[in-house]
Amino acid sequence: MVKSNTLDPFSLHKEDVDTFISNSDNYIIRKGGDMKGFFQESADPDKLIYEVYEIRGPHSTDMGLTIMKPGKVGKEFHMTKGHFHESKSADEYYFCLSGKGMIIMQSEDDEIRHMPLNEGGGVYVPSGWAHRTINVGDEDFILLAIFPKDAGHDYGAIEDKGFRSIVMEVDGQPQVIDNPSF
Ligand code: S6P
Ligand code: ZN
Repeated sequence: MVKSNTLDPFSLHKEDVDTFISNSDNYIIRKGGDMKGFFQESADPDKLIYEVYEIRGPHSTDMGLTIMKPGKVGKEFHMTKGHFHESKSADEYYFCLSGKGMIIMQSEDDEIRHMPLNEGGGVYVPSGWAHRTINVGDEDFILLAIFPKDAGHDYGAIEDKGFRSIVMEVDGQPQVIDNPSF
């Protein structure tokens, strides 16, 4: 929907996801076939990895709701592609509405950070840091992201070289390990 200059107040808990979806302006779906080269192994092209619903805010920010399926490609947990923002000044706030996951951030100098992102928690992503979220649980991982309208997505660098760290199942547990392909 094209916004006038306001949005009605709305609540956003995991129970309200359908309301967000019904008000969304844009929908992105990523299956295994859309993520060639992002996982260490190739994913089943028809396997649903995640969906993103976006609401264009009427003023300075937009919102994205990511719903990521549980699962792995080989031993690597389901994750987003990950991106830098096109705008060098665009930072972002992430909140986890449901599930159990992680976020990995990487600066332009390849400094790496990883943090848990679980239901009720949030993370600040500074400008200039690429970011990828990972579902390490056994249920949907649902995230709300709030970002400036001019943020944009720059997938190129991540597509080319990836993140320094990846999240794999090791001895039955999620572990952050060095990316052998980096
Ligand atoms: C946008 C924000 C999220 C992601 C979404 C999918 O700045 O970070 O809405 O777009 O989680 O991730 P990706 O890496 O495929 O865009
Ligand atoms: Zn982002």
